Amino acid sequence: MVRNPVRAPARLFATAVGLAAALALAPSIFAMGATVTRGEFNAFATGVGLPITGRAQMIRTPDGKTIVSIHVTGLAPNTSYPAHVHQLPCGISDADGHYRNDPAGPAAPPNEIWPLFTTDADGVGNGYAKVEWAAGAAAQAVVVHAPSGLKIACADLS
Ligand SMILES: [Cu+2]
Repeated sequence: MVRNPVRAPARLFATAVGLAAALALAPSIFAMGATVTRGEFNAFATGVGLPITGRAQMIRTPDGKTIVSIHVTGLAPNTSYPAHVHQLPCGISDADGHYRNDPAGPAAPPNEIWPLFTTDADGVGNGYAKVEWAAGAAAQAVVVHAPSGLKIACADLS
């Protein structure tokens, strides 16, 4: 009658680990034949002092498109944040300006990649952007800005 109090939680844990592994593999399977770069978000020293973490991923598809998805935590709740692909690494001039498909073109999508997002009540946000062109090698960082425009976090893609 008395159930083993250890077995059920252990089985639950094993299921959770299996699910996590499956989810971790999913992007690789999805991206077969594509070029994938990824990086972790770190707060800029000049940021607003928020404990920002998260990750960014860029997929260059075989048919010449670019998809950027980001997951960011540690932000203010229910707030909209600008985010863009920038043209230098995070450590050089705070990733400098936005990466543009046509350098002489508009400073906005679809000539730039903007994975904008709005955080939930826990300060967690997910951004997504897709453009119909293949990003060049200089598209190597994603910057999250405060609503004021200040650069607050950056992820190097490699
Ligand atoms: Cu930016």
